[in-house]
Amino acid sequence: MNEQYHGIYAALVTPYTGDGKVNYDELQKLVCHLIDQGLDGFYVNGSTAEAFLLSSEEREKILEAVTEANAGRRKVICHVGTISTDEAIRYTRHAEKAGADAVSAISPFYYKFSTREIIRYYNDIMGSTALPMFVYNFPNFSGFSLTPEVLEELAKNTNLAGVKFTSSDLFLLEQIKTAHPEMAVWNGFDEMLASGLTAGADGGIGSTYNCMPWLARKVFDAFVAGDLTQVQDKQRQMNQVIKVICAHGVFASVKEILEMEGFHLNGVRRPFTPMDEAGRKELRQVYEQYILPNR
Ligand code: MN9
Repeated sequence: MNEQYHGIYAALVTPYTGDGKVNYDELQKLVCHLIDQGLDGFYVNGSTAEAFLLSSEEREKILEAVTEANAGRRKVICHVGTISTDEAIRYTRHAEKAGADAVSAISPFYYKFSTREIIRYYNDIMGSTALPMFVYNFPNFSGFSLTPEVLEELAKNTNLAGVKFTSSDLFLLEQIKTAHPEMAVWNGFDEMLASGLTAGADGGIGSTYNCMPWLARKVFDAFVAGDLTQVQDKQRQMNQVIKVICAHGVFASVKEILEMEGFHLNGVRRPFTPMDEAGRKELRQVYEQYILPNR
């Protein structure tokens, strides 16, 4: 397991005010809460933060709010990915100034960029900073699937720290970790945390850890302790919640559960749909059945 980068990181959600602005105070409250509940770090401005629905000013202020609240207590990885290299570099330089420990980037999307262009994008980002960088591999959303060859190419740059691996190709995850034991590989699908750890992941970065840090903590700690029965049992309970979360929109659902915990997030940005009554009811049920008993 990677010494510096391991454990359970929350891909932070973005709280809003009643009139749809980012609620930085509530975000700072969430950061402090998750530290108190035992999380190991944060992934800022990722998919879960609705990053591509945020302005660049909001993305920067969100990172500043997180590093301020965190005050060096946990690791902070800032997602700087976007479709434009110049913009990604601006976010990277800002992340360095704002005190992030590392950056991470999704591959450029929408246009069918060639592998060469994608490699160049990552090298340009890594060339603009002294911070370690994690490639964000999320083929379902980005349309680009990381290959061992591309990773070899990127690994020539010593700023490459590893991969955030949001894919169910756990054979590839295992191959990456075997080829590069020095890198940190993050499991990205929370419903596969136990499987990802078994395949060699150093930890998990996920959206559902915002609202059930306890269950993720138990899966990870049981894995480290070698208690397979407990790993499976806690993952099964987590997945009963994730099934409902996925059925009603991941980000709106995670936020709805956080409302049950006393946070005020004011839903998701359009075009994401707000939570409806049926979803609220089902989420309440799994919250009471699986999350509360594991607090
Ligand atoms: O960062 C997250 N992916 C997205 C990883 O937000 C798109 C995961 O945590 C998933 O939300 C989760 C549910 O499928 O595994």
